[in-house]
Amino acid sequence: MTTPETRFGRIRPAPENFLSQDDIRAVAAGRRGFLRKAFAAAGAAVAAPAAFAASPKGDPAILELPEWSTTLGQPVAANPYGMPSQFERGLVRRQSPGLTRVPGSSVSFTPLQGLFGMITPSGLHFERHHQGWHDVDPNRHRLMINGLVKTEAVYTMDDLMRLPSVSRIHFIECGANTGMEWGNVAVPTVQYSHGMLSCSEFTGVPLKLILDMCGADYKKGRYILAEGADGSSMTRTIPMEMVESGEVLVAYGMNGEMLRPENGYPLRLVVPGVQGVSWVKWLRRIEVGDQPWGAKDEAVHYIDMMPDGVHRQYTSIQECKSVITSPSGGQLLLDKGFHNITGLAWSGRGKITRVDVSVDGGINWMPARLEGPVLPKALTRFNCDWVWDGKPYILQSRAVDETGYVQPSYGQLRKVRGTSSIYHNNAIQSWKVAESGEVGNVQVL
Ligand SMILES: Nc1nc2c(c(=O)[nH]1)N[C@H]1C(S)=C(S)[C@@H](COP(=O)(O)O)O[C@H]1N2
Ligand SMILES: [Mo]
Repeated sequence: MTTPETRFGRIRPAPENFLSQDDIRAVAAGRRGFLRKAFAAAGAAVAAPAAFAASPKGDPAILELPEWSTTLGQPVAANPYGMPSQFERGLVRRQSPGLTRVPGSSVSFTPLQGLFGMITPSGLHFERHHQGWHDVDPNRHRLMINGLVKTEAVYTMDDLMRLPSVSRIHFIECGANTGMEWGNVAVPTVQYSHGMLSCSEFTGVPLKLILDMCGADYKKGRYILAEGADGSSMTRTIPMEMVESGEVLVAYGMNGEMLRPENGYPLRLVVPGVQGVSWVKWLRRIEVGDQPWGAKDEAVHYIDMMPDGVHRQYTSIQECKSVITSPSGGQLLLDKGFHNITGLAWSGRGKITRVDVSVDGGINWMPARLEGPVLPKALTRFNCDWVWDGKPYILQSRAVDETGYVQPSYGQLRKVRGTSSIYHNNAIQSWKVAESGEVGNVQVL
């Protein structure tokens, strides 16, 4: 399977990209036998994946000794901070030309199609900056606590790093992830459709501990405001229950080292399950207050137009969602036979309990294997065996979380939310596999 770089922004016209359940049934009816066979094969335990291994006879890669077996290798890596293999240089964050109009307001997307497991390597963690990023000097950075507290305080990084710390694995998803797909199929690859999503181990101090030290008034102070030190005046209201649960962290660590500058070095808020915008980077101030602030990023942005023309506000939780990351848009199945269908599932409300996979556009479903660890508010990797017989198929995944919530289809989501939203699109993603092996983005209502 290859992952060619695909040009962004080609909007394919409807209706070819809209398929109703009836359309799919009609296609399925035409080749019911094939579908049944494919399912039977997929259900059977490991359907002979060894069949496509090359024979050692006549393969030059085996018969001729390569230079790495016959010459002296390099001493320890020249770059003291290790880098990926030169052969992996295609696996990078990518920007979508035309998405944001000024360099300061920028986005780069995580290459989900090429990742394994649940952790996003720090150098591939997506970025979203409302006013650019700086490499903030930790010696000059401060965190102020004010508002409804007994003792207002200002902490240095040294102060914060002396406090008891915890490490937790969580996903972060921009509320606008998959936002371009509301009206129609808009982007070619999973990197652009779902790549404002990453999952890391974060290390820091529970905000509750710091507020306790400052004598926060938990009776009156039912909200906090988090403020960043960048030019975007990023301020977000967070309900105090989330802080009291102990989940909200004032974090300095990511995947075992300090945060990367573009992800908020030296300090960011971690708000598990909540949309990315509330994970304030370069965190410089927490205020305790008795009501939501209605800041610009909660009054004008991060609101969703509902079908009745009214905007809904303060929608923070990222609902249960999943996506097949391979095979996915822009990839090519090189041959018929066994393929591992793999993907990610997550929920802002807790653990993933189940993921089902369909290869016929949602008519039949088979359970995928959830790979451990399955953690609350973290990405969960799933895998599913599939034998491709060279016919066209439509691949989908559907996740269920521990609250029993089932990821909706586009039809179900649009019925409630219409098509004028930007944020919180958690609909089931469909990838169409063509007879040529090419995989493309389609929408199934
Ligand atoms: N101070 C500050 N915090 C911020 C932002 C910002 O522009 N400035 N962007 C927010 C948005 S919209 C998202 S989705 C996440 C992205 O985090 P990342 O860049 O580490 O992926 O940070 C959030 N925190
Ligand atoms: Mo975002």
